[in-house]
Amino acid sequence: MANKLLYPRNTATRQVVDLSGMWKFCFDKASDGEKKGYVNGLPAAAPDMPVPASFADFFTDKYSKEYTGDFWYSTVFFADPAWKDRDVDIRFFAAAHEATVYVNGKKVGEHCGGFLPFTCNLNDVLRYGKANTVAVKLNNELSCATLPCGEYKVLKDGTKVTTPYFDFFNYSGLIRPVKLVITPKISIVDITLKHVLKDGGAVTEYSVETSGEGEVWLSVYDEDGVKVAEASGVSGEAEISGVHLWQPLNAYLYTFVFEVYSDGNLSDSYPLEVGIRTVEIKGNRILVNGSPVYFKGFGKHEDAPVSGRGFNLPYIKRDFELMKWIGANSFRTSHYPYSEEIYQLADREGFLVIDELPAVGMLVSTRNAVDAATGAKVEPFFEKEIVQTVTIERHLSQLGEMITRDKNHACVVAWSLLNEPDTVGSDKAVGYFERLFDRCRELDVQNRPRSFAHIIQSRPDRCKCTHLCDFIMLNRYYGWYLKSGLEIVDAFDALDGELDKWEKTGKPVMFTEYGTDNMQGLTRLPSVMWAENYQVEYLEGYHKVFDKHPCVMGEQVWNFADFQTTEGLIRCDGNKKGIFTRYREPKMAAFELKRRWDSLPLNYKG
Ligand code: BDP
Repeated sequence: MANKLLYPRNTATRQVVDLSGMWKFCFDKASDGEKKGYVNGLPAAAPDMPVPASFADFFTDKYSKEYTGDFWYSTVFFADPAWKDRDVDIRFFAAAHEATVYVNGKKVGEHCGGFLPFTCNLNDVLRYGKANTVAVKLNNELSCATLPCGEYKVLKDGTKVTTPYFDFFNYSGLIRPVKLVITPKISIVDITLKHVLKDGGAVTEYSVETSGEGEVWLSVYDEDGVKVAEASGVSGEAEISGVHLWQPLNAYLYTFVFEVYSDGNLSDSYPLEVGIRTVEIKGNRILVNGSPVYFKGFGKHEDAPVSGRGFNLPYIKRDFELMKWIGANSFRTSHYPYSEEIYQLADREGFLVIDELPAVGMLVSTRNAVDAATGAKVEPFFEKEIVQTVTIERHLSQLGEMITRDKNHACVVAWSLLNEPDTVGSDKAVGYFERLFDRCRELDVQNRPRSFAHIIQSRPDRCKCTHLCDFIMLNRYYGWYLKSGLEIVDAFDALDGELDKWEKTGKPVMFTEYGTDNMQGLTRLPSVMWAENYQVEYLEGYHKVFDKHPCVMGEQVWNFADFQTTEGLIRCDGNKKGIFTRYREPKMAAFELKRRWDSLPLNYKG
C-alpha cells in the first residue's frame, strides 16, 4: 500500500494515537536479532529508551554513544476493536537511517533514509482488542550509498567506528514521533496545491488523491472562520477575491477543509493550513508575491543537548523566538529535511525556508571543506559505480518523499538538492545532477527554485553543474579555513573577486554558509581566531562585500547555534560557529547581526 505522507491529524473522521514514550532498546552487534526473536519484541529486561530521541547522548560510555551497526526498539500498543473496518497505519516521522518494521512478529515494511516519514499498513497483522507488539530494527552505518554519506572502519575488537563525510554527529534512532493513524477506508491520501495571483485575488488549483471512490468537496475558511471559497471534484480551482497573502514575517493562513463523501455520507475530512503566495525568479532576484526579497538568517541543525537530533518542541519554539529577535526572516534546513512541525511553525511565523535533502558528504573526504580549501586531492565521488546506480535511486526517491511531504508549505520557497557535492572532479556529476534537477521540476507543481550549496572549489569557472541552478547558493570560509588571522584583509578581497565572477551569471546569489568558530567568553584585543570579536570582524567584513554586489540577495550565517560533531582535531566539543550557544544564549556576534538585520528592509536591493 502507498506511503501516506499527509501529516496525521485528529478530525471527526480520523484518529491519531501517539506511541511516544519509553520503548525497549538494544544494540545488535552480531546482527542476529531476528534469530534471537527480537521481531516479537525485546526482552522485558532490555533497557528503556525515550522515543523520540537519538540514543547517543543518554549513555555514559563511549562505545554505546558511538555505536554503529544494527539496533532495535520495541513497544506494545492496544488495538481498539472499533478500528476493524478502518485502515490502520503506523507512521514513523523519521527513523535514522534504515529501518525494518515488524508488528506481532510479521514484517510490515522497511525504509531507507533517516529524515523523512514513512507508513506501514497494519490491517492484516493487528490483534484487535489485544496487545500488539511493534519491533523496529535500525541501522546507522554510512556508505557512499547512504544519504548522508560516509564510511565506517572496524577496530581489532570488532567495534565499528563511523567516519562521516560530513560535519555533524551521526545521531540516530527513532528521532521523531511514531504514531498510529486510523483512517476511513475511503480517505484523503494526498493533496497538491498551486496558487496563481490575479486582480487582487488568488486562484488555488488543487488536486486530491483518495484511497477509494468518493466525491470530493473543498471549503476554504479565513482566519476568522468565515467561508471564502468552495469547490468540488478531485481536482479544481478555488478562487478567493480580496485575498490576504502570506508574506515573509507577516503570515496569513487560510484553512482548506477537504471532505470525501461516499454514497452521500461523509467518509473523510482533512484540514490544511495554507498560506497563499507565489515564488519566482526574475533576473538576479527571488520574488515572493511578485516583490523581491532579501534573505537574512541561518543554516541550522536539529541539535540539542541530551536529546541530540531528537524531536524537541521546546528548542524549536526557542529557536523561532531567537530568530525573530535577531531580525532573521529565513533559514536552510541544513543538512536534511527537518521535523514537520518546524515547517508548520515557519508557515505561521512567515519564515522563508530552503528545504534541503540529506545529500551531504558527496565529496570523499572526512574534512571536506578543509581539504578542499587546501587543495588536497579528493577522489571524485560521482565516478563510483555504486553512486551512479544505488545512490542516485535513493536520492531521487528521497527527493520525491520530501516534495510530497513539504510541497504545500508556504514557507518552503526553494529546494536545495545537495550540500557541497564534488562538482569539479568528474563529468559524471552532470548526468547525476540533471536527473535530480529534472525530477524536481516534474514533481513540484509550484516550480520552486532549485539549487545546491557550492563548496569553495565549485567556482564559476570550474563548477560543472551551476548551470542547472535557478539561483546560486555559496558556502564560503575565506577568513577562517583559508586567509585567516592577519590575512583576513586578503580574505575579503578574494570574496569580492569571486563575486565579480558570479555576478556575470546573471542569477541571484545567496550565501548559505559563512562563519567562524569561537569560544563563548573568549575576547581578545587585538582579536585572534576563536575569539568572539574575531567572528564579529569577519561578519562585518563579509557584509561590506555583500552590500557592494547587487547579485547577493541573501545571507545565511553558519550556524544558528553551536552543534555536536564527531570528535576531531578541528572540533572542540563540536562545531562552535554558532551565533547562539548550544543552549541558545547569544554570543557577541548576535548583537551585531541584530543591529544589521533590524535595519535591512525586506526588499533590500529590490
Ligand atoms: C561546510 C559544511 C558544514 C560544516 C561547515 C564548517 O557544509 O556542514 O559544518 O562547513 O566547517 O563545509 O563549519
